[in-house]
Formats: sequence, structure tokens, C-alpha cells
Amino acid sequence: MIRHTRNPILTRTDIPDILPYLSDVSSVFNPGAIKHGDTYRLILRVQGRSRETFLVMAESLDGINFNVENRIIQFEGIENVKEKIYHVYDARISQLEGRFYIMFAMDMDSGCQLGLGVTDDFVRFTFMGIVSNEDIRNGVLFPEKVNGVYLRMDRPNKARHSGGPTSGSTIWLSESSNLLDWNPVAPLIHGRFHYWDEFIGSGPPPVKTREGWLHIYHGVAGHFGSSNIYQAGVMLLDLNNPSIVSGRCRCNILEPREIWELTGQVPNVVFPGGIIVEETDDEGFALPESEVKVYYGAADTAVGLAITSIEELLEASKEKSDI
Ligand code: BMA
Repeated sequence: MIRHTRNPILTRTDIPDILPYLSDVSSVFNPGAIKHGDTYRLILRVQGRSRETFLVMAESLDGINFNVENRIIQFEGIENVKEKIYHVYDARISQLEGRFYIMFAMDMDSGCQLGLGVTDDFVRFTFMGIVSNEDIRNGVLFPEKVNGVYLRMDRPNKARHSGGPTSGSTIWLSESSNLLDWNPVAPLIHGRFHYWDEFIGSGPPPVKTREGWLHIYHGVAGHFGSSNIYQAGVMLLDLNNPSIVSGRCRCNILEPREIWELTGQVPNVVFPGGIIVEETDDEGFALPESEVKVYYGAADTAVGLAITSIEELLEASKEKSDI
């Protein structure tokens, strides 16, 4: 992937004060992304000086220069959750059956859960519920039902890298008939110990191509002792049976290299959460030559944009991998 020359496309100075919670914020990172009509939208993770994180929306007409809204996204109904929610973060946006669904992480005393929200207009956001019953993160909805059921990928937090937060080394496929109650279907990929993706988690929602569901994920190398290195990779799932993994890159496709990826609140992190495919055919399949914009968090401090194409991602997903 090629970094856009305008990077980092968003930093803390782009975030307006939103009193009383956000003033002279610490960081902005890990965006979800969607394009609707001509408008690109990001849902940003903004961290205030209290170290709480909030979701804030940004809009753009070119996908590069974003205006950040001066309000925190409030999901109507989230106040009915009995337990205290400390942070909401890492939103992934999927357009599904004409509505926009936002799946995000919620840090609570019971651990990290997944919340689901929905909006039709990006003005009013409704909380649908907590859609997990174990410590879990990185939930991403497929943009359509497959074989009559809703699907998502998620990553149970069953491992911990030394000195780090709870993490996991298996991405699962889960299914649901109503978007609220989810059951695991099959493990998709496991972390590859000793290599770049020892701990893993889903990135942006999967993209429908004629060759299968193309999916960018993040991998963490934890074996360097001093620091966990977050990178991005790509895999391919069978179109009609996404529990079959038909390809997976051997090498990462993006790793921390720029100073704003190498240093910051959490050093050595690129964390993709948003993908925009510019061209699709009449049946919604991404065109091979289509430009792809990938939005990612950098060092838990800023937002980066990398450019690639569907065919380059497909090629990487088919890399011979004997590791
Ligand atoms: C992960 C998540 C991400 C974060 C990353 C690096 O476990 O918490 O939100 O960007 O760690 O700190």
C-alpha cells in the first residue's frame, strides 16, 4: 500500500473542543469509514485529557481533507446499559440493507464487549444492544447476508501479550438471524507465532470481489520484547462459504515506518479500521482495477491514509505462504 502524501490526514489539532469532555485533545486514531453518495465519512476515536475515548464523526468530499464535527456521537438508548461504560472505541461501519451499522468496542468492568449502533442519516444514532457475551473485540459486519444469515468476524480476547492489553490469536466467523444474538461458526485464521502476525484481529469490513471476500486484518508481532509491532495484512474468504479461507498473505502489507507511526502514545502501530472501494459493478462486486482507500490509526495518536487497488490486495492475499 502507498501512503498518501498528505499524511497524517488527521491529528489532534484537527479536533475541535467539544465541552465539557473534549478540550485540547490528546489524540485521534482508529477510524471506521464509509462512502455514501459523494460523501466520505469517518467515525474517529478521539481521546480526551481524561484518557476517555469518544466517537466523533468527520466528513469529506475527496476522502483526504476531512472536517471534524463538533459533537460526540451519542447512541440513543446506550444510557440503558446497566454497567458503567468507560470507553467506546474502534468503530467499524458497514452498509447493510440500506442502513449504516456501527460495531464498536466497549470497555466495562466485565471486560471488553461489542456494541452495535445504527443510523440512517449520520445525524441520529440508535443503540441496538450489546452483541457479545464474552471478552471480545474487533467485531466487523459483512455488508450483506450470506446464505440467509448475517455474518461478522470477531476476535475473542483469550491471550495477552507481555505487558499489553488482552488480545487474541484467532479470528472467528460468527452468524446471527437478527444482528443481536450471535453464535460462532468457525475459526478462520490463527496467529502465526514467530512471524509478523502472532496476535490478530479484523480490520475494516470485508469487501465482496468476484474472487471472494477480501479482508484486511491487523497482526501484532510480540516477540521483540521491547515493543509490540502492529501491522496490516490481507486474507481471502470463499464467496459462498466464508468459513473457508482461500488465501492469506505471507508478509504484512503495511508496517510502521513513518515517524508518526513509530512514535506516539503507543509506538509502532498501524491499525486499519476503514476501507473505501471506489468502483463496484452492478451487482456490488469490487472492480479489480478500483482504487482502494484504507484508513488507519497510527501510534494511537493520528490517522493515516494508504492507497492500493483491489487487484493488488488480491495478489497479496494469494501470496504463497508456508509459514
Ligand atoms: C489494541 C486495541 C487498539 C489499539 C491497539 C494499540 O489492543 O486496543 O484499539 O489501537 O491495541 O494500542
